[in-house]
Amino acid sequence: MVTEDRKEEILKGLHDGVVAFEEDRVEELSQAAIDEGMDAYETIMDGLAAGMETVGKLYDTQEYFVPEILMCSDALYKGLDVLQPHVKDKEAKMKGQVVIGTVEGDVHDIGKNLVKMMFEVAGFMVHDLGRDVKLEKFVEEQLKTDSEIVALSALMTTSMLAMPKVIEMIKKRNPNVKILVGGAPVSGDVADKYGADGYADNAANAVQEAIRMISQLREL
Ligand code: B12
Repeated sequence: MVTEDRKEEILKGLHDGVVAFEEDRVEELSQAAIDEGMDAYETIMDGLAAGMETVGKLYDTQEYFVPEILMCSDALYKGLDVLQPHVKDKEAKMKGQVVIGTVEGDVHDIGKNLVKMMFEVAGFMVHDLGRDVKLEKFVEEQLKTDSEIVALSALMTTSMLAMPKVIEMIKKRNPNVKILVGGAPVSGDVADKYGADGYADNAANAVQEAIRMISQLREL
């Protein structure tokens, strides 16, 4: 069993490795976390995602610019490749289907990819449309796959304005679909105002929210 000190050391190393875009270090420490018996999900969230949060702050204070951000996210994905296969699901049976994507005009997809990963490990079938997704594409994919949930991500105050439009478009074609929204500028109040059925501020809560919405649908 890994000691608390060693755990802290690995998590800090992963955080710092993402911030310093050290891909090799992140890969090695991710492997060490697995070899030494750490929980993969906790390692992703408290190591890799925490590092990306610091990167966000460095971008806000203009210490980092676009090239650095992209190198940091490459390091994050190196770690994710190692850790993701080890994230355990508590109940393995298929829970439902989700269409997910970042809305039109928005290329931010790191958070969306974390949400997608959590859905997959929780046993959902995920149809990932990627980023900068045309609004009609969400409607088409939902109808094609008959997914119970459409999950929309937006990271900009400008792009999140697409959310109420796409929600209206989806509900018009299929009123029973549940819509989950998220991303840094989105809040519970905004979600309500836009007519969404659920909101979550992180990947783990997104899955909880989706399970709640699916049970509501099945009660109908
Ligand atoms: C990384 C980044 C980029 C990268 C994106 C790389 C990529 N592949 O994603 C690059 C460099 C390309 C980029 C570009 C731009 N960016 Co940028 N970027 C960021 C940055 C630094 C971090 C975002 C991030 O990845 N965070 C880490 C992840 C893990 O967190 P997250 O996305 O919030 O996701 C979590 C939750 O929100 C939630 N969640 C996310 N999605 C969903 C979906 C659902 C359904 C649910 C339930 C939950 C959920 O769960 C996630 C995991 O816990 C932020 C700054 C910041 N402080 O956030 C700016 C930021 C988002 N960018 C910004 C801007 C303005 C831009 C540009 C316009 C810059 C420019 N002038 O060119 C362009 C956008 C171009 C476009 N059309 O989209 C602004 C947006 C301002 C605003 N409020 O509108 C920010 C806030 C920076 C700032 N302070 O100015 N950016």
